Amino acid sequence: MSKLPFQTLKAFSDAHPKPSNRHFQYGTAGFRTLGSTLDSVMFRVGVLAGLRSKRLDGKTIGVMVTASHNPEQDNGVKLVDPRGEMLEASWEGHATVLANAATTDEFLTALDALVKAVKIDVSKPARVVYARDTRSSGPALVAALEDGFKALGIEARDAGVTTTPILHYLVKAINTKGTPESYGEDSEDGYYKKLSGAFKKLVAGKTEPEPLVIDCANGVGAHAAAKLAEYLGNSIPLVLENIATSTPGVLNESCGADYVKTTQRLPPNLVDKLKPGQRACSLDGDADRLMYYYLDERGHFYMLDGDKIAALVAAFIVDLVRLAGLDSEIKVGVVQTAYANGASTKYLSERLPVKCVPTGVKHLHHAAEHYNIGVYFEANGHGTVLFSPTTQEKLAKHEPSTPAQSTALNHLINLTQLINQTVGDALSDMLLVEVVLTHKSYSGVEWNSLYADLPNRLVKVVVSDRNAFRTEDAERRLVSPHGLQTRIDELVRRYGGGRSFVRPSGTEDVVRVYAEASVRSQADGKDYPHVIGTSTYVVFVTELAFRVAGLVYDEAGGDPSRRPKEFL
Ligand code: NG1
Ligand code: ZN
Repeated sequence: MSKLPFQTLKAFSDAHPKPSNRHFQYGTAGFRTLGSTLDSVMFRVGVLAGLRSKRLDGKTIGVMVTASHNPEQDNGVKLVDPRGEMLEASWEGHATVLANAATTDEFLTALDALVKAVKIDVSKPARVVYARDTRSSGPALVAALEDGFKALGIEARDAGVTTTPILHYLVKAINTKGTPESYGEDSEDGYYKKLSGAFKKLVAGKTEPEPLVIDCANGVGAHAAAKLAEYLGNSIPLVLENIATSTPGVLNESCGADYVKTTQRLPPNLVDKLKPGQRACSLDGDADRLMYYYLDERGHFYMLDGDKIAALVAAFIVDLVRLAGLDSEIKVGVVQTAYANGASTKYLSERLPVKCVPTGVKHLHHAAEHYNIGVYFEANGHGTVLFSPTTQEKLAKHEPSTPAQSTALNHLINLTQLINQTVGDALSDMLLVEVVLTHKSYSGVEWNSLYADLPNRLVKVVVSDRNAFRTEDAERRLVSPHGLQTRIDELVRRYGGGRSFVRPSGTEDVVRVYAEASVRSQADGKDYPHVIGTSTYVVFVTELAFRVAGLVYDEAGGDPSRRPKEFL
């Protein structure tokens, strides 16, 4: 077996020293932190991507440089496995070890150990495809990444500035090229063609929808949405907002999917741009999350989040499967996390199997693979639908016995082409939502009325060591610190039995507290079908969240003089 090119690796590595005061962790979103600290991480990830490719016989590995919805000064990097999925979990640990080697010598030793431990044949070819979002720290970080490719002699394809889901698409398209599982042309144009072609077939003969406003978060989604709009032609009018991708400081700033979800507000600069009832949506900084919303005649804001998308889409697919005459053979299921609104879980569970898994796309994706058709969405708007290989075969071979069955079957087949099955994809999900709304002749109002959200609140607590917080039961209960869960349970009971849970974030150095009321809020004596408002339950749930946050802060030994004043 040949050996790693240690001399070359050493020379390159010396040019990318690790900052001594930093610890890096490959979390649920890869490495993600201040962009200015990531040079050595990028170089090492470049080398690691090559080793992963060699380990998989030269299959192409994806590398995405992005920090998604995070503030503009952050950046990050994550690896994509050959089928377009997240990096296999066992390699997350290898990534963390390599990133934290203190010196070049330690890095080389760690590389050698990895090659031996996972039995990498270094003589195999290595191939990667890489891309970045629009962050200004991107070009320098990509240069460091490319040094990693050069150091190991990797065959690298630059996909330029593009969205995370397009990079995932490319990885899968490259690795399936020329096979019966071919995922599409391995180019960005191939992606737009595939999505727009399927969309046009799905809405053929239907009334053209009213214009849809897209808040592009001033990120890379602006480029992709503009190109997609060209391919879509007049099948759907799109109005692009927040497209200032080269203006410093505006990325994800008071706009984008995360802003909308966490503040439960409309991006302020859209206020005057939306007509009552007009559908609008926000992408995040790398266009893998999607939030819909609209304003009513009184200017009240209604948010349609990932849970509402899951409800809309799952019910539509269940109907199509039944109409195609395939309901005894194809089972549809939904996967959620503990952050799913309780009302969505109730709505969905009454209709189809629902599973709850820990936060993080890899957990959702893998659980969804266990269904014939698996719908997964996080409340924050990240999600997709997976059609198992046997289901896709069944759809291709099924012989419908009536024209109605044939129509439903064709819709299902076109959905397999419209949906980016590799990962959550805001643009693909947006077209999916538009298809369902068109087919059902729904406006945002009808969609929103599928169920009424329970009032909820998400709070961050900064602690010195988030690893002291460990959970079980799909993160719904704490096992450590010992005794804290019992105290949370007591509080929740005192607040009329809502729901609250605490878990360490996988992407930020914080602990998250979620609280939800058990009853829909009422306002003005009427049902108040969204979570904004001054009703008793909203006040209750906010108070509960801040009480639990206070408990967590004190338990984690937080400095009393710096205790946030809103913590109760
Ligand atoms: P953390 O930081 O582990 O809560 C956040 C999101 C996840 C997921 C990841 C990856 C919430 C509460 N958490 O994870 O759902 O999207 O980021 O981006 O939304
Ligand atoms: Zn994102």
